[in-house]
Amino acid sequence: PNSAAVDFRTVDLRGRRLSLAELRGAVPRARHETVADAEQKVTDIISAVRQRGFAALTEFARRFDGVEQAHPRVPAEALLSALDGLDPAVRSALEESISRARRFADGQRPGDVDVALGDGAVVSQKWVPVARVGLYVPGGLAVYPSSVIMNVVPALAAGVQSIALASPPQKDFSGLPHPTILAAAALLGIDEVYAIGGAQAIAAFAYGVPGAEGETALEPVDVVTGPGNIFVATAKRLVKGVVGIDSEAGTTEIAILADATARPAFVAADLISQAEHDPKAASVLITDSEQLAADVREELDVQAAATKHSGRVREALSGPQSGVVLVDDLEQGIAACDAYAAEHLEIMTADAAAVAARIRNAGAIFVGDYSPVSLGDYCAGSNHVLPTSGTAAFSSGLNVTTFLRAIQVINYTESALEQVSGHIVSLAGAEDLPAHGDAVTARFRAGR
Ligand code: HSO
Ligand code: ZN
Repeated sequence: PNSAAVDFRTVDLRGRRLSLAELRGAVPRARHETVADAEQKVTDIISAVRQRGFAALTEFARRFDGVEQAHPRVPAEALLSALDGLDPAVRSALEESISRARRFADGQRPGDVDVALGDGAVVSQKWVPVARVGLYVPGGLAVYPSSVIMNVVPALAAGVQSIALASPPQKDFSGLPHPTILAAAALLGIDEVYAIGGAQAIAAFAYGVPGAEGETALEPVDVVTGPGNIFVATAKRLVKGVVGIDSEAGTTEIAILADATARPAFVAADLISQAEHDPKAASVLITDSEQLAADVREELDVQAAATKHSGRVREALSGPQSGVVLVDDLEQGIAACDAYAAEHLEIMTADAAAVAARIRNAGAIFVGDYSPVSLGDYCAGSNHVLPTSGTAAFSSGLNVTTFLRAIQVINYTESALEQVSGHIVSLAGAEDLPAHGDAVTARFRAGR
């Protein structure tokens, strides 16, 4: 039947010389109406949580998740029994994923610096973890125990002392988050877990929720991280400034830069793998080979028909946010990749590592035929919470520094200050701020 075909659109950039702005407009991407729409809804949710606290959360659990909830805090016994009930194969996979993520996160920790800028003039920089973080793990069309690892491991590696986790309540699990999520939290030693979904979880973390009589409060956090749908991403944007956030990790995207040497079956499988997340997921192929584009289309039809979630896969692949971008050559292909700034970018070209080295904008880059996005989603050691919607042009995926602040420490001796005191007085005068200069000269006046 006709509905079975994937309608993977073509954007032909060949022979066109486009400015960066034109290129950005030309690559497939979701329209922005949805964002404005989400903003109004999320604003309302945030004010409800601020005004009515746990009562609002209970209401949202009923309305959005269809569950009756006395209190969103997950009891300790539920975490332990989830760990007990965990499938051994899944447990060992989670353990391997944790171990690789830990080793990579530990390697990321930046070093402190100490610089002597003169005799007795020392400036240092120390990295200090924030005190408390709130980590969001989405529910929705799939459950993501892997996202528990991706959030928690860098926070632990950074040295964060207080970690709270939220994930949507599930109707099928008596209003608790999915047991695999609870088990992953327990494996990582996290015991403060809440069954709260979407934008309301972000609001609760940012502003805290006061406890009624005999009830423990949910204390506000310093940083909120985690992936999510458009509502979660919007909520994070709206609370930014009240708390720190990681990048805007919204609906997932994959772009693949491929030439005639790429394997169509691999390319199609990877495009489908991320389309599986959401009907709004974006799968984009950028290639200079018309033959490859045709072969990938054929593969998409075959593979999309055979895959379990073919409905949403086809919808994602057929949406305006997905398609093939035809380019003249690798140069234009790289320019298109940088303009798109994909959350995930796979390079499947001859000499893939050299091509990858030239990419400037991407959340994460997957090099060659044997580094698919699925590897990064679960077990590479890298993080899968990455900037979407082009925000990779200015932001980074979740990493240890997301939870650290660089504090500069200034320590000058008397003679070191005296050496630059004249300069301070001059600049203070130039800015018409003489008291700034006086604060220095006061120290050197006779009889001080
Ligand atoms: N690809 C998603 C992460 C994920 N995949 C979780 C499977 N589970 C966003 O990077
Ligand atoms: Zn994925």
